[in-house]
Amino acid sequence: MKHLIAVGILVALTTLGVAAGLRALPLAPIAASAQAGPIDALFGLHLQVIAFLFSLIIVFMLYSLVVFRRKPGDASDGKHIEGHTGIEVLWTIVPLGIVLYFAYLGAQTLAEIRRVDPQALQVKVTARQWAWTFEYPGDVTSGTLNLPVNRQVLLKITSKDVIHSFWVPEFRVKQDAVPGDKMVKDLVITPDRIGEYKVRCAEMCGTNHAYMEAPVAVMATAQFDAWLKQESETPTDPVARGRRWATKFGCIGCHTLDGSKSVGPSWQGVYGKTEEMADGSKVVVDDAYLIEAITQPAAKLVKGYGNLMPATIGADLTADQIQDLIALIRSLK
Ligand code: HEC
Ligand SMILES: [Cu+2]
Repeated sequence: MKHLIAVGILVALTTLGVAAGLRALPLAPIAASAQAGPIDALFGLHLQVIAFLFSLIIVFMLYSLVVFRRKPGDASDGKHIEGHTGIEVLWTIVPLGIVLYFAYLGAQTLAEIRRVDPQALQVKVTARQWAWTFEYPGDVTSGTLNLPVNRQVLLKITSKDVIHSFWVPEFRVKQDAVPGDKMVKDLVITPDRIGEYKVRCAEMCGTNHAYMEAPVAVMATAQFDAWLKQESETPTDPVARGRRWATKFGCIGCHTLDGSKSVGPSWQGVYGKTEEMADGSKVVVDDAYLIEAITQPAAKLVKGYGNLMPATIGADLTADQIQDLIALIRSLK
Protein backbone atom coordinates (compact mmCIF):
# COMPACT_ATOMS: atom_id res chain seq x y z
CA MET A 1 0.00 0.00 0.00
CA LYS A 2 2.86 2.35 0.91
CA HIS A 3 4.36 1.74 -2.52
CA LEU A 4 1.07 2.34 -4.33
CA ILE A 5 0.61 5.70 -2.61
CA ALA A 6 4.20 6.70 -3.45
CA VAL A 7 3.73 5.67 -7.11
CA GLY A 8 0.37 7.46 -7.25
CA ILE A 9 1.89 10.71 -6.04
CA LEU A 10 4.85 10.37 -8.43
CA VAL A 11 2.51 9.64 -11.39
CA ALA A 12 0.42 12.71 -10.57
CA LEU A 13 3.48 14.96 -10.30
CA THR A 14 5.08 13.61 -13.49
CA THR A 15 1.78 14.03 -15.36
CA LEU A 16 1.61 17.69 -14.35
CA GLY A 17 5.24 18.23 -15.36
CA VAL A 18 4.97 16.45 -18.73
CA ALA A 19 1.67 18.19 -19.54
CA ALA A 20 3.19 21.58 -18.75
CA GLY A 21 6.22 20.73 -20.90
CA LEU A 22 4.04 19.66 -23.86
CA ARG A 23 1.93 22.78 -23.53
CA ALA A 24 5.05 24.96 -23.60
CA LEU A 25 6.22 23.39 -26.91
CA PRO A 26 5.35 25.49 -29.99
CA LEU A 27 3.45 22.59 -31.60
CA ALA A 28 1.10 24.75 -33.69
CA PRO A 29 1.39 28.22 -35.26
CA ILE A 30 -0.91 31.04 -34.08
CA ALA A 31 -4.63 30.36 -34.38
CA ALA A 32 -6.37 32.58 -36.95
CA SER A 33 -9.86 31.13 -37.35
CA ALA A 34 -12.94 30.50 -35.21
CA GLN A 35 -12.58 26.80 -36.03
CA ALA A 36 -9.11 26.72 -34.45
CA GLY A 37 -10.54 27.14 -30.92
CA PRO A 38 -12.39 23.83 -30.56
CA ILE A 39 -9.65 21.98 -32.46
CA ASP A 40 -6.90 23.30 -30.19
CA ALA A 41 -9.01 22.53 -27.10
CA LEU A 42 -9.40 18.92 -28.23
CA PHE A 43 -5.71 18.73 -28.99
CA GLY A 44 -4.88 20.08 -25.51
CA LEU A 45 -7.06 17.42 -23.89
CA HIS A 46 -5.27 14.71 -25.88
CA LEU A 47 -1.93 16.04 -24.71
CA GLN A 48 -3.09 15.71 -21.08
CA VAL A 49 -4.09 12.09 -21.60
CA ILE A 50 -0.79 11.45 -23.37
CA ALA A 51 1.10 13.02 -20.43
CA PHE A 52 -0.80 10.79 -17.99
CA LEU A 53 -0.24 7.53 -19.91
CA PHE A 54 3.43 8.33 -20.43
CA SER A 55 3.86 9.01 -16.70
CA LEU A 56 1.91 5.90 -15.69
CA ILE A 57 4.26 3.63 -17.63
CA ILE A 58 7.54 5.41 -16.97
CA VAL A 59 6.97 5.96 -13.21
CA PHE A 60 5.90 2.33 -12.57
CA MET A 61 8.89 1.11 -14.54
CA LEU A 62 11.52 3.34 -12.92
CA TYR A 63 10.04 2.86 -9.44
CA SER A 64 10.27 -0.93 -9.82
CA LEU A 65 13.78 -0.71 -11.21
CA VAL A 66 15.00 1.32 -8.24
CA VAL A 67 12.92 0.18 -5.24
CA PHE A 68 12.60 -3.54 -6.09
CA ARG A 69 16.10 -4.04 -7.48
CA ARG A 70 17.89 -7.26 -6.46
CA LYS A 71 19.54 -7.06 -3.02
CA PRO A 72 23.18 -8.26 -2.82
CA GLY A 73 23.26 -12.01 -2.28
CA ASP A 74 19.57 -12.55 -3.04
CA ALA A 75 19.32 -15.25 -5.74
CA SER A 76 15.65 -16.16 -5.16
CA ASP A 77 12.81 -15.68 -7.68
CA GLY A 78 10.34 -12.80 -7.37
CA LYS A 79 6.76 -13.40 -6.24
CA HIS A 80 4.73 -15.24 -8.89
CA ILE A 81 1.30 -13.80 -9.63
CA GLU A 82 -1.14 -15.31 -12.12
CA GLY A 83 -4.23 -13.39 -13.37
CA HIS A 84 -6.39 -10.83 -11.61
CA THR A 85 -9.95 -10.58 -12.88
CA GLY A 86 -10.61 -7.31 -11.08
CA ILE A 87 -7.67 -5.51 -12.67
CA GLU A 88 -8.41 -6.97 -16.09
CA VAL A 89 -12.01 -5.79 -15.99
CA LEU A 90 -10.84 -2.38 -14.82
CA TRP A 91 -8.21 -1.89 -17.52
CA THR A 92 -10.73 -2.89 -20.18
CA ILE A 93 -13.59 -0.71 -18.97
CA VAL A 94 -11.60 2.45 -18.18
CA PRO A 95 -9.79 2.84 -21.55
CA LEU A 96 -13.00 1.93 -23.40
CA GLY A 97 -14.82 4.69 -21.52
CA ILE A 98 -12.04 7.19 -22.32
CA VAL A 99 -12.02 6.29 -26.03
CA LEU A 100 -15.81 6.57 -26.26
CA TYR A 101 -15.72 9.92 -24.48
CA PHE A 102 -13.13 11.21 -26.96
CA ALA A 103 -15.19 9.88 -29.88
CA TYR A 104 -18.11 11.88 -28.52
CA LEU A 105 -15.97 15.02 -28.15
CA GLY A 106 -14.55 14.51 -31.66
CA ALA A 107 -18.00 14.18 -33.22
CA GLN A 108 -19.19 17.26 -31.34
CA THR A 109 -16.17 19.31 -32.49
CA LEU A 110 -16.59 18.15 -36.09
CA ALA A 111 -20.25 19.20 -36.07
CA GLU A 112 -19.29 22.56 -34.62
CA ILE A 113 -16.52 23.39 -37.12
CA ARG A 114 -18.59 22.28 -40.12
CA ARG A 115 -21.67 24.32 -39.38
CA VAL A 116 -22.41 26.48 -42.44
CA ASP A 117 -23.69 30.02 -42.00
CA PRO A 118 -26.26 30.92 -44.71
CA GLN A 119 -24.49 34.31 -45.03
CA ALA A 120 -21.17 32.65 -45.82
CA LEU A 121 -19.03 33.98 -48.65
CA GLN A 122 -18.54 31.26 -51.28
CA VAL A 123 -15.16 30.85 -52.91
CA LYS A 124 -14.33 28.14 -55.42
CA VAL A 125 -10.85 26.74 -54.92
CA THR A 126 -9.21 24.94 -57.83
CA ALA A 127 -6.00 23.00 -57.35
CA ARG A 128 -3.83 21.90 -60.24
CA GLN A 129 -0.24 20.84 -60.70
CA TRP A 130 1.09 23.07 -59.18
CA ALA A 131 -1.01 26.11 -58.43
CA TRP A 132 -4.13 27.28 -56.64
CA THR A 133 -6.83 29.56 -58.09
CA PHE A 134 -9.66 31.17 -56.18
CA GLU A 135 -12.95 32.22 -57.81
CA TYR A 136 -15.23 34.76 -56.14
CA PRO A 137 -18.79 35.84 -56.86
CA GLY A 138 -18.90 38.37 -59.72
CA ASP A 139 -16.52 36.38 -61.96
CA VAL A 140 -13.39 37.40 -60.05
CA THR A 141 -10.43 35.03 -60.18
CA SER A 142 -7.36 35.46 -58.02
CA GLY A 143 -4.11 33.69 -57.27
CA THR A 144 -4.26 35.05 -53.71
CA LEU A 145 -6.92 33.93 -51.26
CA ASN A 146 -8.23 37.27 -49.98
CA LEU A 147 -10.74 36.95 -47.14
CA PRO A 148 -12.71 39.40 -45.02
CA VAL A 149 -12.12 39.04 -41.28
CA ASN A 150 -14.88 37.58 -39.04
CA ARG A 151 -17.09 36.44 -41.89
CA GLN A 152 -17.57 32.78 -42.59
CA VAL A 153 -16.26 31.56 -45.94
CA LEU A 154 -17.45 28.35 -47.56
CA LEU A 155 -14.71 26.99 -49.80
CA LYS A 156 -15.80 24.69 -52.65
CA ILE A 157 -12.62 22.73 -53.28
CA THR A 158 -11.82 20.83 -56.45
CA SER A 159 -8.86 19.65 -58.51
CA LYS A 160 -8.11 19.64 -62.25
CA ASP A 161 -5.73 16.68 -62.17
CA VAL A 162 -4.49 14.63 -59.21
CA ILE A 163 -5.43 14.73 -55.51
CA HIS A 164 -4.14 17.83 -53.70
CA SER A 165 -4.96 19.06 -50.20
CA PHE A 166 -5.91 22.57 -49.08
CA TRP A 167 -4.22 23.48 -45.81
CA VAL A 168 -3.60 26.74 -44.00
CA PRO A 169 -2.01 25.68 -40.68
CA GLU A 170 -3.20 28.87 -38.89
CA PHE A 171 -6.81 27.98 -39.75
CA ARG A 172 -6.17 24.38 -38.53
CA VAL A 173 -8.74 22.73 -40.87
CA LYS A 174 -7.65 20.78 -43.93
CA GLN A 175 -9.46 19.32 -46.94
CA ASP A 176 -8.40 17.15 -49.87
CA ALA A 177 -8.99 18.52 -53.39
CA VAL A 178 -10.24 15.62 -55.51
CA PRO A 179 -10.70 15.69 -59.32
CA GLY A 180 -14.21 15.22 -60.73
CA ASP A 181 -17.29 17.47 -60.86
CA LYS A 182 -19.15 15.29 -58.38
CA MET A 183 -16.27 15.37 -55.91
CA VAL A 184 -16.32 19.07 -54.96
CA LYS A 185 -15.56 19.28 -51.22
CA ASP A 186 -16.75 21.87 -48.72
CA LEU A 187 -14.55 23.53 -46.13
CA VAL A 188 -15.79 26.11 -43.65
CA ILE A 189 -13.44 28.77 -42.30
CA THR A 190 -14.14 31.90 -40.27
CA PRO A 191 -10.88 33.86 -40.26
CA ASP A 192 -10.72 35.94 -37.07
CA ARG A 193 -7.26 37.47 -37.23
CA ILE A 194 -6.10 40.03 -39.83
CA GLY A 195 -2.79 38.96 -41.33
CA GLU A 196 -0.97 37.11 -44.08
CA TYR A 197 -0.77 33.34 -44.24
CA LYS A 198 -0.09 30.69 -46.82
CA VAL A 199 -2.02 27.82 -48.40
CA ARG A 200 0.15 24.75 -48.72
CA CYS A 201 -0.61 21.61 -50.63
CA ALA A 202 -0.69 18.83 -48.04
CA GLU A 203 -0.89 15.89 -50.42
CA MET A 204 2.13 14.72 -52.39
CA CYS A 205 1.15 15.62 -55.95
CA GLY A 206 4.27 15.43 -58.10
CA THR A 207 7.58 17.17 -58.82
CA ASN A 208 6.67 20.68 -57.63
CA HIS A 209 4.45 19.67 -54.72
CA ALA A 210 6.75 21.40 -52.23
CA TYR A 211 6.31 24.73 -54.06
CA MET A 212 2.55 24.49 -54.41
CA GLU A 213 1.71 27.45 -52.21
CA ALA A 214 -0.57 30.47 -52.49
CA PRO A 215 -0.71 33.61 -50.37
CA VAL A 216 -3.67 34.16 -48.03
CA ALA A 217 -4.61 37.67 -46.87
CA VAL A 218 -7.21 38.22 -44.16
CA MET A 219 -8.32 41.86 -44.23
CA ALA A 220 -10.93 44.28 -42.93
CA THR A 221 -14.35 43.96 -44.60
CA ALA A 222 -14.18 47.41 -46.27
CA GLN A 223 -10.78 46.61 -47.75
CA PHE A 224 -12.05 43.25 -49.02
CA ASP A 225 -15.15 44.80 -50.62
CA ALA A 226 -13.01 47.43 -52.35
CA TRP A 227 -10.67 44.73 -53.67
CA LEU A 228 -13.55 42.61 -54.98
CA LYS A 229 -15.13 45.61 -56.69
CA GLN A 230 -11.87 46.63 -58.33
CA GLU A 231 -11.24 43.08 -59.55
CA SER A 232 -14.70 42.72 -61.05
CA GLU A 233 -14.05 45.60 -63.45
CA THR A 234 -11.96 44.77 -66.52
CA PRO A 235 -8.88 47.02 -66.65
CA THR A 236 -8.45 49.28 -69.70
CA ASP A 237 -4.67 48.77 -69.79
CA PRO A 238 -3.79 45.70 -71.95
CA VAL A 239 -0.85 44.82 -69.68
CA ALA A 240 -3.09 44.87 -66.59
CA ARG A 241 -5.60 42.75 -68.49
CA GLY A 242 -2.79 40.35 -69.42
CA ARG A 243 -1.95 39.97 -65.72
CA ARG A 244 -5.60 39.27 -65.03
CA TRP A 245 -5.71 36.45 -67.62
CA ALA A 246 -2.36 35.04 -66.50
CA THR A 247 -3.87 34.59 -63.02
CA LYS A 248 -7.30 33.53 -64.19
CA PHE A 249 -6.06 30.83 -66.56
CA GLY A 250 -3.37 29.57 -64.20
CA CYS A 251 -0.35 30.55 -66.36
CA ILE A 252 1.43 31.93 -63.28
CA GLY A 253 1.38 28.46 -61.75
CA CYS A 254 4.16 27.55 -64.20
CA HIS A 255 5.54 30.89 -65.48
CA THR A 256 7.03 33.62 -63.29
CA LEU A 257 7.06 37.30 -64.19
CA ASP A 258 10.33 38.08 -62.39
CA GLY A 259 12.93 35.97 -64.20
CA SER A 260 12.98 33.04 -61.77
CA LYS A 261 12.74 29.56 -63.21
CA SER A 262 9.60 27.49 -62.60
CA VAL A 263 7.95 24.58 -64.42
CA GLY A 264 8.08 26.71 -67.57
CA PRO A 265 10.41 29.54 -68.65
CA SER A 266 9.96 32.93 -66.97
CA TRP A 267 8.28 35.57 -69.13
CA GLN A 268 10.71 38.26 -68.09
CA GLY A 269 13.02 39.32 -70.92
CA VAL A 270 11.84 36.66 -73.41
CA TYR A 271 10.28 39.06 -75.90
CA GLY A 272 12.74 39.77 -78.73
CA LYS A 273 15.22 37.23 -77.40
CA THR A 274 16.70 34.47 -79.59
CA GLU A 275 15.83 31.20 -77.87
CA GLU A 276 17.18 27.72 -78.40
CA MET A 277 14.60 24.97 -78.83
CA ALA A 278 14.90 21.37 -77.66
CA ASP A 279 15.63 20.23 -81.25
CA GLY A 280 18.59 22.65 -81.50
CA SER A 281 16.87 25.21 -83.75
CA LYS A 282 16.86 28.92 -82.90
CA VAL A 283 13.72 31.06 -82.67
CA VAL A 284 13.28 34.81 -82.26
CA VAL A 285 10.47 35.44 -79.77
CA ASP A 286 7.90 37.64 -81.52
CA ASP A 287 4.10 37.84 -81.62
CA ALA A 288 3.72 34.97 -84.10
CA TYR A 289 5.97 32.67 -82.05
CA LEU A 290 4.12 33.55 -78.82
CA ILE A 291 0.73 32.83 -80.39
CA GLU A 292 2.02 29.45 -81.51
CA ALA A 293 3.58 28.78 -78.09
CA ILE A 294 0.22 29.47 -76.41
CA THR A 295 -2.12 27.73 -78.86
CA GLN A 296 0.10 24.77 -79.78
CA PRO A 297 2.45 24.35 -76.82
CA ALA A 298 3.88 21.08 -78.11
CA ALA A 299 4.82 22.45 -81.58
CA LYS A 300 8.16 23.84 -80.36
CA LEU A 301 9.64 23.08 -76.95
CA VAL A 302 12.03 25.49 -75.28
CA LYS A 303 15.34 23.77 -74.56
CA GLY A 304 15.57 22.50 -70.97
CA TYR A 305 11.79 22.22 -70.44
CA GLY A 306 9.40 19.31 -70.79
CA ASN A 307 6.16 19.18 -72.74
CA LEU A 308 4.21 20.11 -69.61
CA MET A 309 2.06 23.00 -70.74
CA PRO A 310 -1.61 21.95 -70.98
CA ALA A 311 -2.25 21.35 -74.71
CA THR A 312 -5.78 22.76 -74.62
CA ILE A 313 -5.05 25.89 -72.60
CA GLY A 314 -5.04 28.08 -75.72
CA ALA A 315 -8.57 26.96 -76.60
CA ASP A 316 -9.84 28.56 -73.36
CA LEU A 317 -8.52 31.95 -74.45
CA THR A 318 -10.03 34.41 -76.91
CA ALA A 319 -7.78 36.06 -79.53
CA ASP A 320 -8.05 39.34 -77.56
CA GLN A 321 -6.97 37.65 -74.37
CA ILE A 322 -3.95 36.20 -76.17
CA GLN A 323 -3.10 39.72 -77.40
CA ASP A 324 -3.31 40.99 -73.79
CA LEU A 325 -1.00 38.19 -72.63
CA ILE A 326 1.48 39.11 -75.36
CA ALA A 327 1.29 42.77 -74.25
CA LEU A 328 2.10 41.62 -70.73
CA ILE A 329 5.04 39.45 -71.87
CA ARG A 330 6.36 42.32 -74.03
CA SER A 331 6.21 44.66 -71.01
CA LEU A 332 8.41 42.40 -68.88
CA LYS A 333 11.85 43.67 -69.88
C1 HEC B 1 1.48 23.22 -66.28
C2 HEC B 1 2.45 24.23 -66.57
C3 HEC B 1 2.13 25.33 -67.55
C4 HEC B 1 1.02 26.15 -67.61
C5 HEC B 1 -0.21 26.12 -66.71
C6 HEC B 1 1.27 27.09 -68.67
N1 HEC B 1 2.48 26.83 -69.25
FE1 HEC B 1 3.32 27.89 -70.77
N2 HEC B 1 4.91 26.60 -70.78
C7 HEC B 1 5.10 25.57 -69.90
C8 HEC B 1 6.34 24.89 -70.24
C9 HEC B 1 6.91 23.67 -69.49
C10 HEC B 1 6.90 25.57 -71.32
C11 HEC B 1 8.22 25.23 -72.04
C12 HEC B 1 8.02 24.12 -73.01
C13 HEC B 1 7.29 24.59 -74.21
O1 HEC B 1 7.84 25.42 -74.95
O2 HEC B 1 6.15 24.17 -74.41
C14 HEC B 1 5.98 26.65 -71.64
C15 HEC B 1 6.18 27.58 -72.65
C16 HEC B 1 5.41 28.70 -72.84
C17 HEC B 1 5.74 29.78 -73.75
C18 HEC B 1 7.01 29.91 -74.55
C19 HEC B 1 8.00 30.57 -73.64
C20 HEC B 1 9.38 30.75 -74.23
O3 HEC B 1 10.27 31.13 -73.44
O4 HEC B 1 9.57 30.50 -75.42
C21 HEC B 1 4.72 30.69 -73.66
C22 HEC B 1 4.61 32.02 -74.39
C23 HEC B 1 3.76 30.18 -72.71
N3 HEC B 1 4.20 28.97 -72.22
C24 HEC B 1 2.58 30.81 -72.38
C25 HEC B 1 1.65 30.32 -71.47
C26 HEC B 1 0.37 30.95 -71.20
C27 HEC B 1 -0.12 32.24 -71.81
C28 HEC B 1 -0.25 30.19 -70.25
C29 HEC B 1 -1.62 30.40 -69.61
C30 HEC B 1 -2.72 30.60 -70.51
C31 HEC B 1 0.66 29.07 -69.96
N4 HEC B 1 1.78 29.19 -70.71
C32 HEC B 1 0.38 28.08 -69.02
C33 HEC B 1 4.27 25.20 -68.88
C34 HEC B 1 3.03 25.76 -68.60
CU1 LIG C 1 -0.72 19.57 -54.76
